Amino acid sequence: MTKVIRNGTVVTADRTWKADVLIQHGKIVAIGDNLHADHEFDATGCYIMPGGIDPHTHLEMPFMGTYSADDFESGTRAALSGGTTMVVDFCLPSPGQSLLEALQMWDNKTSKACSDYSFHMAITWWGEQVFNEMAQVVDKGITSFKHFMAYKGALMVDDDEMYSSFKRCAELGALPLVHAENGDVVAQLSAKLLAEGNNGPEAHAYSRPPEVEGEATNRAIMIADMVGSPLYVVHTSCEQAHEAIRRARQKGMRVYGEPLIQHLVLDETEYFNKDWDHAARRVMSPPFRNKLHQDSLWAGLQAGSLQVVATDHCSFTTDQKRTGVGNFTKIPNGTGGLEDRMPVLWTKGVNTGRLTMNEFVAVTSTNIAKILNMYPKKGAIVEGADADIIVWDPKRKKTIAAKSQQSVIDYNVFEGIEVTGLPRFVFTRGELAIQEHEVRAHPGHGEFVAREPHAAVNRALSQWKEITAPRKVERTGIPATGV
Ligand code: DUC
Ligand code: ZN
Ligand code: ZN
Ligand code: ZN
Repeated sequence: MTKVIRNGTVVTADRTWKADVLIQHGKIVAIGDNLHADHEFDATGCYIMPGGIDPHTHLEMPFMGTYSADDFESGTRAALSGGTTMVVDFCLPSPGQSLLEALQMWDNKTSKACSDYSFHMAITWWGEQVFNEMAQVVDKGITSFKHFMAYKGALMVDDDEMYSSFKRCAELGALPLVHAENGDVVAQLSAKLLAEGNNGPEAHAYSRPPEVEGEATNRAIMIADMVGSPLYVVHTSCEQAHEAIRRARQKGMRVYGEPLIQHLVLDETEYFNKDWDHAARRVMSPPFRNKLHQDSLWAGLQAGSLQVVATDHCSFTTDQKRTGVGNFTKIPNGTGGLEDRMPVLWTKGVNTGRLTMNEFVAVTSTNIAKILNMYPKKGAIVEGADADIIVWDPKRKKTIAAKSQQSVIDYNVFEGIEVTGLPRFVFTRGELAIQEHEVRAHPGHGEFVAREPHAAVNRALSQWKEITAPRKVERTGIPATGV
């Protein structure tokens, strides 16, 4: 059976043109004029774009004494509803656990995925076993490794572990990722705030100022450079971190920064003068920042110093959040956003003139596919690519509301925001998953996407390395010792 999307305008990361798109066996098989097929989908007035890819989600993840509420079924259904056709989730071994055993556990969660998915593997401890298993993880098509520089006493790795792991990534052609916050400083600030009686959700923001993120981002960049590895900084939320990334890139390093849609749109006032539930529902790490930081993130997307927009979707119900009443450090960290990332970014980015349509495609899909090495299978409208396609109606409107969302939680951090720009159709590997309000996504459709290692290169600072690399010095006249 063939399908064709007709009368639309194709928008990719680098081009905009009128064409029909023909789909067969889950792939794009032709792009051109006046194509016909068994089933025709009318894209009049719409843009035909690569489906969104969310490079950062936490579905059904054990975290802070509970599990994130959306699983692979509700999470990927939410994703598809908003035009995201693939998610990259985090496999999180507990410290001491085999990476392969953890991967098996994560794999078991995915049987109900409605969209395709891939994984990053977290490095939460270090030892010979981890060193060896990293190669096996890469062989299984997982070629990115996440390092938490925060969550002291739980997931955090120290510099010794991070240096060892980055070095191993460089050998394997894998991409290290960092959650860049100085966990030691966060722990001290949190303890001080609690001791002084600041136990509400706003103290979460005070405990993680931009400096802790800037410091950790700089440190991770320097360590990555010392081992000759690229680096991907997740949830870049502030100017201090963005500045470090800009500086590294200007020197020629492959360092990537990932703002979240939440940080681009919601600011720190969400924590102040609000009721406890409102503020706690927005507790995530890093926390929301002020408008100056938001401007920095938007500028980074425009200039290309920040490359992708993610969600860090890690949703908790209000009841789960309330385990932190009386102690902000016990509020499960995380917010949702999978269904809203694309329409909110379109509304606040494209409709305002901050981003072009092509930049929108780049930061929501194509750049992600390239950085994570799955382009052009994903992230592209080209013959041979997976038919993960959205037909985007720039005039369709809705007001975001928890009562009509796919996520299982009881609120939405974007509640009340009116978006203009929503999918008319969403295809996942050629199958129609969304037709305006109608959700046809079905559990079990999603498949794992294996990724190849990268060529291990990050050589732009080679001159600096030449100067500092150890040299064997031929020397005579060495004085005798022990005389
Ligand atoms: N930050 C969050 O807010 N939630 C999940 C993990 C993280 O780093
Ligand atoms: Zn994180
Ligand atoms: Zn995360
Ligand atoms: Zn199917």
